[in-house]
Amino acid sequence: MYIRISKEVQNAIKNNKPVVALESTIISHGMPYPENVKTALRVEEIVKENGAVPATIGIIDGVAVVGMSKEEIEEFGKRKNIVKASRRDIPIIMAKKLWGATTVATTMYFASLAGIEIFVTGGIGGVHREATKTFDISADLQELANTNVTVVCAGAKAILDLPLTLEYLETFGVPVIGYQSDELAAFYSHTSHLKLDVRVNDALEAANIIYAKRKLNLKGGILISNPIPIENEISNDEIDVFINEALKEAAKNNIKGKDVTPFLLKTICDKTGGKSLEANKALIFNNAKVGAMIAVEYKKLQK
Ligand code: PSU
Ligand code: MN
Repeated sequence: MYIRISKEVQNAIKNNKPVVALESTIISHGMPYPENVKTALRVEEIVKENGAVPATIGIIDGVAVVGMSKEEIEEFGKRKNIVKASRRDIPIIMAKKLWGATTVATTMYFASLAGIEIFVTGGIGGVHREATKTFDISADLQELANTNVTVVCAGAKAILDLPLTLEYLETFGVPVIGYQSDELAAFYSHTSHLKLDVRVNDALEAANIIYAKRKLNLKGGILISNPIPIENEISNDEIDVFINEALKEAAKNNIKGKDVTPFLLKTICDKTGGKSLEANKALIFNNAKVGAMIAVEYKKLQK
């Protein structure tokens, strides 16, 4: 009643093919139209080129769709008033039959309901700067603590407090793995200069860790931190200026709760002109490739 899995995704799951989940908040709240739609469709192609089946997830008229069609993705990119749907919003959106854009947290949840274990996104939410006063900690982190899905991302933006985000994930038992890197990726920048304990050099190594966690019935997610390609990065110093301006504007405009992240993303995007958008696209394309490769290796292990 509340979930619809596309034929293609159903067949892939039934036939033991690798599937990669994709989120929709990045489409409706993360990028401007029409770049958002072009990017989402290109991400799906890259997943296919690397041997997996893409499943973009979003809520349409109160039904969670796992494996949106091209037309549905296009509509997601254009439509105004799509609700940013985190975990607490799901029952309301379903009951009112609204459209909802799934965040990392809710995409993980619906992916796991559908039996999809690998999910590719841009960056995750985390512990916000000043969280010791505001309590602003993304629901993405609790979902990573509880839901059995591996998230491939380019780390998290420096709009967040990255050291506190790592502490939180450690407390809740979420492995954070550097893909061909020793440090946590910082979204636009290749590195945050925060050392990770675990590095993998290829997709099979990552798949082995996911496999071990699942075989042991260790509940919860795994975070794969895949840095933006160095040629596409914006350095920490360069982006920090804009991040600090955006944080000040958020405070001045009294932005609170779920509006904080979209406000910061949009403000940074506006301030950097096209540059942050180009970096954003490059890192997601890179994540799509790596995520699909991991899904392929993981499926082989399961067989
Ligand atoms: N970080 C990004 N781009 C995004 C998001 C985060 O670099 O589009 C989105 C994701 O959907 C993520 C959500 O799950 O923002 C986190 O929102 P909040 O901080 O309100 O939990
Ligand atoms: Mn928040």
